[in-house]
Amino acid sequence: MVIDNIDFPFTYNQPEHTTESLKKAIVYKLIFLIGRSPQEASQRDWLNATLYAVKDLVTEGWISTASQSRGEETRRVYYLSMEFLMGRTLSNALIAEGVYGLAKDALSELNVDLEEILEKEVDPGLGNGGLGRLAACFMDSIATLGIPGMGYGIRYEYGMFQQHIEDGHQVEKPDAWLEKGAPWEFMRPSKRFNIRFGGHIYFEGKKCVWENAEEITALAYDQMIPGYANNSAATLRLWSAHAGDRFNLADFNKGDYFRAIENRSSSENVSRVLYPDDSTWAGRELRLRQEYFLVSASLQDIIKRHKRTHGTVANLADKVAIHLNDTHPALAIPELMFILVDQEGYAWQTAWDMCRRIFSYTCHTLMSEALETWPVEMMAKILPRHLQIIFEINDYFLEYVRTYVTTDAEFIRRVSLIEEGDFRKVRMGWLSVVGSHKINGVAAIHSDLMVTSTFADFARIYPERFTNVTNGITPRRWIAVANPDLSALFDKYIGAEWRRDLSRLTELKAHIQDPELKQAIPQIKRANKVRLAEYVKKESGIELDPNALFDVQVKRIHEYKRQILNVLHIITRYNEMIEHPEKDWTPRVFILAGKAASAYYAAKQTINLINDVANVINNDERLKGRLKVVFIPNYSVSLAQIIIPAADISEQISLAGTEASGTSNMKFALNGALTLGTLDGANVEILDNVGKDNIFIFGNTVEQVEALRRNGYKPFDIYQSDEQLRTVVDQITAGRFSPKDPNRYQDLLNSLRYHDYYQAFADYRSYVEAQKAVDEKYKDQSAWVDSALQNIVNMSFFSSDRTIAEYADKIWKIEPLKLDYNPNLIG
Ligand code: GPU
Repeated sequence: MVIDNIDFPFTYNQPEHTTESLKKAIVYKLIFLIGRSPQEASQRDWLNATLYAVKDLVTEGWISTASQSRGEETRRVYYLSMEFLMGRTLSNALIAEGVYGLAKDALSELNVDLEEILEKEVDPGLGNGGLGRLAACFMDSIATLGIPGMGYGIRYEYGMFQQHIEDGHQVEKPDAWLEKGAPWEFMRPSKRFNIRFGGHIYFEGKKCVWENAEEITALAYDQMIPGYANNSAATLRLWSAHAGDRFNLADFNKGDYFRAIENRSSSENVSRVLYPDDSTWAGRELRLRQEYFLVSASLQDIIKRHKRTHGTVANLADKVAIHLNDTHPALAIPELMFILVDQEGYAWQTAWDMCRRIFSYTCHTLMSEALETWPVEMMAKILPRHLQIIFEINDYFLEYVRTYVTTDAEFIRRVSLIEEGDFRKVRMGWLSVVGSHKINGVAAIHSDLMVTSTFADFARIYPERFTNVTNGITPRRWIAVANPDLSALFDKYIGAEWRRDLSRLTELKAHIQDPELKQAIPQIKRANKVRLAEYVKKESGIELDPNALFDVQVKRIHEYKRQILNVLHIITRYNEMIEHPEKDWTPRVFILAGKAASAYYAAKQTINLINDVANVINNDERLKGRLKVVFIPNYSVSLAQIIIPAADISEQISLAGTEASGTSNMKFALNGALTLGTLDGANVEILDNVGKDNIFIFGNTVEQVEALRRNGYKPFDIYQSDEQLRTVVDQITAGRFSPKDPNRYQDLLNSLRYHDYYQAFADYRSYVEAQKAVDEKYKDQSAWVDSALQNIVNMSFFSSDRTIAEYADKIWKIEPLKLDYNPNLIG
């Protein structure tokens, strides 16, 4: 042990923690760190005291892992991402450290309820959705598997906005998450780097000089990501922008001290706020600055660390892998060239070979509107040297293509890193491919489509670079934290190992006919539904019947995800129930949640429509409570932890070919929900794993979608020929759900009737039929439970531990550290 010769007031480094030692540690933190007596402490004070005490437990293992990986001079991976959606830390850390039960007891002796204070913790929203949450699951797996490496991101002062629903509309409120304090982080005042923007460049012989740039400081804040029961932790380093003392040197030099200080805050805008846009790209200058800020700070840090250990950068490519989470950090490629060529004096070719060995890149979408292309003019203004490096990379690349692939001018135009036209643009996706040795998609179907669509030309140039690594989720947060009852059931049948080896779930197959197990599954589901119903009742006053089928769609609101298709079916069902009240309707609760990008009109309209429809349906007494619709505001990681375990049906209804993977689909299935989905993203692999009898698949395939597009898709014809659909659309048009504002949805409906880009009408009939099959199956509870169990036991593949092991093996070429797994640490 690294710190065992130091005498702590409470010996953390003892083999066994006790209720007593933890209690002492918490009270000690409360008094000496927070400055409160137990008598006057608030719930938040107790939360923070507990957080600090647990932080100490994690820190010890963290420090020893760090020294182990340094000592071994191991190869390391750096995961660069503009988003990390980590979720709350305390419950996860308690479970990782095996002290959940102890903490509960210790606090209860202090008259504090652990579960109550857990709910008080802020949930930092430093990400938009799937991409950011994936990065968080990956950090958890990196820590648990003991992969030497760390994450780099931005410490946004304002995370994802808080969503309020006012009169059915989304209203955005700032998320000032730091104002309640951030007890989990370590500020690193000594880890600071200058970041330069703007200025101009000139050449002295071959050497490029970049001068008169505006400078700001990137300051590091570290977070520990505890590994599960391995007395180890990974690091997530987030950068915060500070004006520093070199800022506005020009003003200082002019003697204008006061003005220079006055203007500090605008330069700190770089890390002010997360762009709340998911999958659409806006091209804003501040965003370009953010991306460069992340990249420059992280690369300087990586190089500095490497030099400290190795004394040279000559072996950088042997020891360092840098992973680009989508193209957002792609400037890392020209930045590394800048460092190696301009600062370290390497020849271009040597530097470029190193670059390509170091970088790998994950593509998370096929949608053209998400592809980043920065105006050349903007980049020239902010990053003059980097733009020039990109031009040079492009010259070498196009020369290679002409020599080894083709001289076809059209092909060359398409693959050029610079898009020509009235406004020239830098294509960040192309840059990422050219600068990386591996490029992966995030689900099998997505990776296949990637090489036949977006990157088809590049797959011809570099076929060996493209690969697939299907996404995964961490079973720690998504079962152990979110679904304690299901965890206890797993423990009873297969022991606790599934938490770090999800393939153990297959052992549950031997028990699948066990009547006790079959009884426990719906009991656990029901308890989770009660928990959710209580939350909904408390937050919005709506009563949900836990005996109803809970049908859930939670994710960002986006046209391609087709929440609108869900709404069309809900209204269809409503109409049928009103028409045939005597039928044996399976009671249903439709639950939706998700944020719309603040400038995304159609998505905001969709939220409004869901709330309008909910309002009419929930107040229609003819339904006798057999149909309810709720939109739960402010979807977040912590809300997902309550909603997902309560679902019977998981709606994964994107148009085939549009959702790269999806990851909530995996969380739902692992928690025993049946998927109702299209053949899109990871749904395809879920189908392969659970079998066709345990999933509801509907809708057109990618091939059919493409054929429709090619042959001229006419949604209006479907609208005219399908009576139920026509009725629903006409009802919305006539203001049935918005009587005070009957024209509210004209734009939405016109766009559906005449364009329907995401082909909701084309899949409508098949979706409605699939929903009927859902009703039928739910009537046979025994068959339903069998299917739920088949989902659970067949989810092994979707652990992010498997995903990270694949990255480490195939892409990063990194061996895990040898850590002592401690089987006693199970809490
Ligand atoms: N995704 Br690109 C995001 O959440 N944000 C983005 O900016 C981009 C992709 C999502 C995909 O939509 C989703 O299908 C995928 O599961 C997730 O990334 C993680 O790979």
